[in-house]
Amino acid sequence: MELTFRWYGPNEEKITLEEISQIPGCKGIVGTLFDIPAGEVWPRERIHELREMVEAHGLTLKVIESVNVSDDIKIGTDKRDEHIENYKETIRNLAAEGVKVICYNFMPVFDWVKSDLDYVLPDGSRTLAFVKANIPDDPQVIIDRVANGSGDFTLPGWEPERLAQVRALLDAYKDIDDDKLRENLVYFLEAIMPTCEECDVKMAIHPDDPPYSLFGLPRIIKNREDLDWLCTAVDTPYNGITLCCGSIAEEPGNDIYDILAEFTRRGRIHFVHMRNIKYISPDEPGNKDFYEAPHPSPCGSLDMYKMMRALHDNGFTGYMRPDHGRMIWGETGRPGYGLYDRALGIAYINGMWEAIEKGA
Ligand SMILES: [Mn+2]
Repeated sequence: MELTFRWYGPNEEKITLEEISQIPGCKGIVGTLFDIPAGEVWPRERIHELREMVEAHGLTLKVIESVNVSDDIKIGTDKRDEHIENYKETIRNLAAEGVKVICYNFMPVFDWVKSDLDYVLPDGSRTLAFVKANIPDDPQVIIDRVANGSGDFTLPGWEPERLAQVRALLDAYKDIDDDKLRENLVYFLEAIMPTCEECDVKMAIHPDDPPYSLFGLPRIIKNREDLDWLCTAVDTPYNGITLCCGSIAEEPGNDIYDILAEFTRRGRIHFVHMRNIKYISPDEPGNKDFYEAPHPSPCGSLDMYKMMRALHDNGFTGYMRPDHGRMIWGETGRPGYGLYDRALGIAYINGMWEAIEKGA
């Protein structure tokens, strides 16, 4: 298991690589080239430049999050083959710089949705939350809210240029149901798998966040059945999963522990987002509201020890990162991606892994 930390790059971050390198037990950066639009090639020189920067601080660059898949590929327009060729070129360029895992998602329009970016907990810390009653019927309202609530930062998957055309984008998806989206995902994966095998780069899909339909859009990576379908439809270890514990557990009916165990055993989990969430009204039938809790088990609704054990006991050897963190100690910045709380998350995960390994 190798612990990593998501970093958006020098022009997108005030968190520095030096700060990240000082987090004990943090081995690598989960990097990105945030400015390259989905569908275009990531140039080798830009990846090389990023790698040099990261390695100069004693960190590795083995995981990319995300190489976004264009809406043309998800919808299946006549531009998709060109975009797929570009994606293959990006895979080759990343492989040449030592990258091993690519995280991506196949969610239409919105990469993730929360109702609150600034949900205040009793201790004064601020976190992301999903409260159904605060989700507007009109997606434009939530786009404006994210734009206003994210400070000076662009949030991944919420690039203002792309969402400016949200109505056209929503319209383009009107004939895409779950089956059609599945078909387009398989088309994409079958096209790129030979390149992945040749380059030894593993694809790792991020589950839908939240794992149920919003705004009438299709959702295809929500639960155990969907993950099983994905692994069976394109049956190679290069077609794998970013197991985002928080996203999967946002549906209380999902058994996150069994899912972690099964897909680790099947060799398909290449990257883990370790996150705790707290259900806000768990006793109210059908209520799935939650906030993103600090990592330790007592702070949330998930048993972190049980999740780590499910990975460990089934032979997990991939990459892991703490998922989102709260804003604490007066820190400001991109919601979910502060330094301090995520560093606490790494320390906790690391300590637990050591205890599990030594106790085994
Ligand atoms: Mn995640």
